[in-house]
Amino acid sequence: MTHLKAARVLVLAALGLALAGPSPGARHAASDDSPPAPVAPVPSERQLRWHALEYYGFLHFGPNTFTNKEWGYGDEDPAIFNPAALDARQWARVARDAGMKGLIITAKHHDGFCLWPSRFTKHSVAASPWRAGRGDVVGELARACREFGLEFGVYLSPWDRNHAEYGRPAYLTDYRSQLRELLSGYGPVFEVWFDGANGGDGYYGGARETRRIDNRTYYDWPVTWNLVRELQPGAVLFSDAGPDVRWVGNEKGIAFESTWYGLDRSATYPGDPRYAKEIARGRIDAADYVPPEVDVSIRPGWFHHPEQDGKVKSVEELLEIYYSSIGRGANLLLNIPPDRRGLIPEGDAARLMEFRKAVEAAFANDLARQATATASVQRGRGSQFAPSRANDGDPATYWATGDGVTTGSVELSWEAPVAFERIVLQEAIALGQRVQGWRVEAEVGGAWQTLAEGESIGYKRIVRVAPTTSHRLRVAITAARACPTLATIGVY
Ligand code: FUL
Repeated sequence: MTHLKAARVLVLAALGLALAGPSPGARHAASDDSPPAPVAPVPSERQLRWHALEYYGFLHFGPNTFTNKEWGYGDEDPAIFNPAALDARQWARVARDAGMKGLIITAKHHDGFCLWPSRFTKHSVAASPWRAGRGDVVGELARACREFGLEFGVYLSPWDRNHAEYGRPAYLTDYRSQLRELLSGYGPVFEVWFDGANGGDGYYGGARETRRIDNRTYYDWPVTWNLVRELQPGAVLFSDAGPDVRWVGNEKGIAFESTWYGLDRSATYPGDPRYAKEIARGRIDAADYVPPEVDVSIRPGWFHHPEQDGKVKSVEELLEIYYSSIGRGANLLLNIPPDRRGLIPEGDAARLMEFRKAVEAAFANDLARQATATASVQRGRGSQFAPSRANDGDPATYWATGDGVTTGSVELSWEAPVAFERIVLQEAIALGQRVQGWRVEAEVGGAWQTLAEGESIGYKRIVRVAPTTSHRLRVAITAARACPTLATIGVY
């Protein structure tokens, strides 16, 4: 798709957001009765779909599960891979019941062992005793995901400590061939995860040496990314530099307090040493739209280690992660590693269900739906961008201000006071991230009080406030780089 064509598709997608939009002819008139013009950078359709997923699982599984390591050297005997009870349907059932929308598996981790029978290495399940060498973990998971209504994604480690040619051009040919197998043999893939860890020592076909690569040049990423575009146009590409989704910069489950979706892709590359410190926080006005994903494990390690069975994160810890990832406009990729049996341990599964219940309980009843909404300003004369669009429970409709009006507020009022401690805000993100400052206020004892304030909203912002009882609540947009939108104000 040409840039121009892509831009037109985006604009149409953004316009499609407006319920009961004006006639097609009227759309071209820059009137306040038509939707605000998108502000670049704007999300692609695949990024919009990705935003809506919010929460999905990571499966770290492979030889490390059996050697009790985090990083395999690459010389592991395939005979150790023999999960007696592997059941990908259990993984998918647990994920679905946990409220996750998809699963991403380490099809190949740094040790180079492929969980599917790749034709481009001997170091795979085909050389293991599991299912007499005829098994395919990736295939079983892809099927299970389809059965349980989950999206399916793959992690293919660029660093391969087993491959004899790693560090030389021949490896890249095999790497891309492996990717081609994964992206053409297993149905739709929603996300391809390119890990940033690279180089160093390894088995490398018996050489047992240290190989350093230049992250900037060795992988020639655009060629690999184009392969994904060709084979799986709906998939988002993750790496610490995007191009579609970027790493949040830590593995603790915490997005930046202000989460900006912009990144200058041409100024960085996967594996950039400046990444976590300088680049991960993003910028609202950078050239490219690359929102962050928070990856974190439910346990201390990424792989299952029996001695960590007592260290599964508590519901309180998981809730903190929820608020500091999804609550700050990022997506949450929560790692739930299967054990040596090939099952997600019962304790981890039980914790996931408690976590889901706690989230559901917190957001069970949206008090905003019963409120009357008014606004200090509104876009146009009709009801299309009325403040009631923010509390109608429909994220596709939104309140907006007129062109050039970058501040304004929406007030919710109730006949009888309501008690709440959480506010959910969403921008109409297809039109670009616009809000740069907000404040939540409530009338308490006859006077307006500020409950919270911040900068970014983005796809979603969950604001926790001190338990408050009031019959009037106001969300003020105090700064925006173009007329702001609010698709959702939720009150819980
Ligand atoms: C890192 C890897 O080195 C870890 O082993 C893990 O896979 C994590 C998700 O990404 O960079």
